[in-house]
Amino acid sequence: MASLFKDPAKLSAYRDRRFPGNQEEFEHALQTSTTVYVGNMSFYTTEEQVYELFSRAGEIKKIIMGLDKNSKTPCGFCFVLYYSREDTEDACKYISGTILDDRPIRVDFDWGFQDGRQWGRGRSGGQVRDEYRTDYDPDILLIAPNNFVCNSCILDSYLVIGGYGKLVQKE
Ligand code: GTA
Repeated sequence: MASLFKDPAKLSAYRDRRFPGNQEEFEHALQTSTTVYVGNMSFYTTEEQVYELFSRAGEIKKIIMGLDKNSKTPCGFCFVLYYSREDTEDACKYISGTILDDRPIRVDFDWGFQDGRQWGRGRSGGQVRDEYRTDYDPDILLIAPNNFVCNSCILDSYLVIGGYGKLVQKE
């Protein structure tokens, strides 16, 4: 079946500032890659849950969970790598907007996974968008320095994920 996604401008509104090439190469990668980015995930969602949902679009080659670069814990995104382009397009078409762990996930075409892209690029370790978020995110997760995870107690030394955007919290 012919691809329904011909126009690269309509494939994704996201432009990765770290893509190692020009606009034409970026658009070509978006049109041919078999990788999708999944955003707005819960910090509690597991790789197994992602596998279960995304294998409905086709056979999965690999899943890479997005991690906070400081705490090394999931921070709300992942990459799913398929074998076929058709399955990649089906994932964007049919799975984006569905609810996973009570959250509407966003599935976006991606130019292709490279080592290092799994880490949040925000100043505090998580995703950049989380730092600028102005709304309240109920997915509160508290992480102690020794990585003991607790969601029912509050201590000064705990790292708080979720709630209001981190930069907003400082204002
Ligand atoms: N394919 O939509 C995406 C996408 N996002 C959001 C991140 N990645 C994505 N890939 C695809 N589609 O590998 C990938 C990145 C990286 C990994 C983690 O996920 O390529 P990140 O989210 O921590 O950092 O990336 P990134 O993407 O470099 O952040 P960026 O582009 O600055 O900002 C993302 C969003 O944050 C913006 O769209 C905007 O909503 C918000 N934002 C950024 N800066 C501001 C600001 N100054 N004010 C308000 N909002 C802001």
